[in-house]
Amino acid sequence: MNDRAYALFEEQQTARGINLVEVKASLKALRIETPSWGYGDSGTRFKVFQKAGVPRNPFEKFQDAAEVHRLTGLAPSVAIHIPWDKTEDYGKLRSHAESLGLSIGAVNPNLFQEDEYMLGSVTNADASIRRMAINHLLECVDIAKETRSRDLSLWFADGTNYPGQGHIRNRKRWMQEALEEVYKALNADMRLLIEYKCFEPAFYHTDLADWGMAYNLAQKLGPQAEVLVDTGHHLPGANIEHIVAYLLDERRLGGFHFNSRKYADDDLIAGSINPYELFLIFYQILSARQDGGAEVAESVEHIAYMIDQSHNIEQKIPAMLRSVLNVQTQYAKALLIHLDEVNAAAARNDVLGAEHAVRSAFECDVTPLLHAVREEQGLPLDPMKSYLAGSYGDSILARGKGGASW
Ligand code: PSV
Ligand code: MN
Ligand code: MN
Repeated sequence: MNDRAYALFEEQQTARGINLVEVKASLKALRIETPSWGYGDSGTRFKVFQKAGVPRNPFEKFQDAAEVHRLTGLAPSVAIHIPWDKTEDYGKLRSHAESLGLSIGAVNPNLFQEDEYMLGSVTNADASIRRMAINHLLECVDIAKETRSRDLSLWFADGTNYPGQGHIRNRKRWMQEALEEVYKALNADMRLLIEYKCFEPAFYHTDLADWGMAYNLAQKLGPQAEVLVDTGHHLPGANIEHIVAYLLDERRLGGFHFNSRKYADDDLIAGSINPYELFLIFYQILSARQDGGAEVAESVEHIAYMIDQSHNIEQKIPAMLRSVLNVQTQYAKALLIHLDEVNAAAARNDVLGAEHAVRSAFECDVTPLLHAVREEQGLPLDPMKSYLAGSYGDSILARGKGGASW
């Protein structure tokens, strides 16, 4: 580590009134879940490129995820997707994860791949298809119990392409009915995370199109239902930080699916297109933790930070490393915001002073801080460099091509 660089950083931050002991403790506590589907072959509707070395089954996906965690110390859990990660014995998958120093994170049901779901799953006009979808959700609750996963993470492709195609209010009620049944099956310490998306694959209306619909549903279901904010799922120009602040204050922010997008749900590497947005999301979270009151501060501790990316042209493991490291970098920067200074400026209506207090943290180079934290944790200072210099990437080539899709 470059001691001089850190000494200078420490001097500058101390002069800004930042407590680096607290900053380091927060950084060491950051946990980012990676998705099993981010390690498999994935792509767009145009082409899925097959890459050599891609995992052939859920067990190998966990091996790759363990490499990401070994190098970064950031990613100790992995979300699974059913049936993509279907296995005979989930206890065995759990033991395998644990033997690698990992745990199984959120369980994601898949209600968009069966032919029956073409016109909707839990909102289908056909009651037998709604039943099939609910049964799959209940199966996933059972799996979550077996894998000791806290969260069932729900994303629905349900929607319509044309006016009149579906009865929108009936579909709203069917959605609620389905989730009420699933909610009842949860253990007391489990949560339903409800994701929304403005469009795609349906293009006229989506049954859960925005955070307000997800929030309303969560409210109706009960305290174990919370909203999941996928950063890719908003219309251009949406102020995601505002949504985050609102949900935090209502104690309904269950988690994130981080990714970047330029146009729509592009699933690009988190922090690669608009790192300032990610920084501002963390600003709202840290602000709520500081002055939102005890209950809000407690709910902040339970936010699930997850990556949701399906890499198309990138190498899978380096793409995941880049993603978690980018999230860590923006979190580190947000921890350097002097919140009292921002609040004092806002209170005296000092617009430029408040904006400066936020932006000045973003403009700090946090490399010396991250190196110091990694050194204290016994991690490589530059995890990406270590990965590229190491042998893991070559060792998995023996798996050949044609691994698991998603
Ligand atoms: C589809 O938009 C999607 O990307 C959602 O974000 C889900 O969370 C993910 O797929 C996995 O089902
Ligand atoms: Mn998502
Ligand atoms: Mn998505």
